[in-house]
Amino acid sequence: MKFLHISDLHLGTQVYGYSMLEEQKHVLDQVLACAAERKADAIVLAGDLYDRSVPAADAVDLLDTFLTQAPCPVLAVSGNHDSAERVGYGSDIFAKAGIHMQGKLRKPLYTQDFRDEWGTVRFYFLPFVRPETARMLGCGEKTSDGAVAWILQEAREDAAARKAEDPTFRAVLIAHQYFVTDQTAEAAANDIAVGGTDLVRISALDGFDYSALGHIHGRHAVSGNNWYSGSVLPYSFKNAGPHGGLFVEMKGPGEIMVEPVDFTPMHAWRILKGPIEELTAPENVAAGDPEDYIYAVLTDDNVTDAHDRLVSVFPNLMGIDFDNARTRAAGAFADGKGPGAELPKMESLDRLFAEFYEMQNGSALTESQTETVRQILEDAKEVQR
Ligand SMILES: [Mn+2]
Repeated sequence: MKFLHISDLHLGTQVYGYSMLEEQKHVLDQVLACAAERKADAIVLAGDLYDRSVPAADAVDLLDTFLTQAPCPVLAVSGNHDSAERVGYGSDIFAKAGIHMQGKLRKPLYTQDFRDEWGTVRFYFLPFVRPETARMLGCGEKTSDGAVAWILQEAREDAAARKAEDPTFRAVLIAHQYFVTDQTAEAAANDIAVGGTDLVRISALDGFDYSALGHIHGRHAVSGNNWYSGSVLPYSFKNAGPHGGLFVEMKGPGEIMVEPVDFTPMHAWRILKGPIEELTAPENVAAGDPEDYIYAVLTDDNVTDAHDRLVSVFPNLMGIDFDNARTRAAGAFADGKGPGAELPKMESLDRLFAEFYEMQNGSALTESQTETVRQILEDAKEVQR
């Protein structure tokens, strides 16, 4: 059994106001070519097919073309950016054509079996789980960790029972969730400053031979054969390294080869830092492809027309920041902020807002207002991810 595991396509996304649609078409062509050349038995899409729950028509068109041209079955689950209902539209009909799209959470999980020369490989599909959607299926857990463990229990029991009767049986999970090591999850649970009710302990995946994960945009294994493929394109300057997918070859039980496959974006993502004279000097511009996506960090103390001067040599300029005496005095870069920085931690945003509110109104937030603010910030964090 050979399959190409990818995730986080975010079709239709815009980055710094630039449409990524042409880039996405370019990368999906490489996915199709890779699957065909290497004779993959399946392409696995581990969630966030689209960037928004109501995707633009041209994004829907792009996925439609991809699914139509796929040289093998496609196995997909919805992510937190997707609408479960829209991703699942027509899924029973599509399944007859080998296109397995699981949008809405169901119990027991949808499965699909493949036969190879060693025996059976069963894929278990876990669309993105929120505690409140699991609750509709009868789950009483309040955290993602509890809800995912609850919904996976049946699948793990099924895999264990099948393995007991057939030692060649292999189980693969497709999921879109924020899995971390148990130590990280427990540290976060004990540290209220980290919060993180969406973290899920990786031990929830014990018993699967391979987990094809999506949600985190950097390619890595959380543990053993529990892999994030990372997003198919960088989508940020923080994650500007190679992106692509994982080519997974499963032979007999315990024999799994996982190989990173890099795709080539139309334009590379580069951060340039220095005085504007230096960045725009012809020999420096010619040293790389000027059409790359550029984020410029200028170190000049005084510069005029920075945007126009940069964009005249770098047409795909995405943003400009300053790291100079003024911004350093203001502390902007002192703690690693800048184009690659994360948003401040949730708790500090909570506190900043509470301080701002008190300053404006002369009275502190009530308990229920504090809860409302916390909820809005949580939602914003989810949209951002
Ligand atoms: Mn996601």
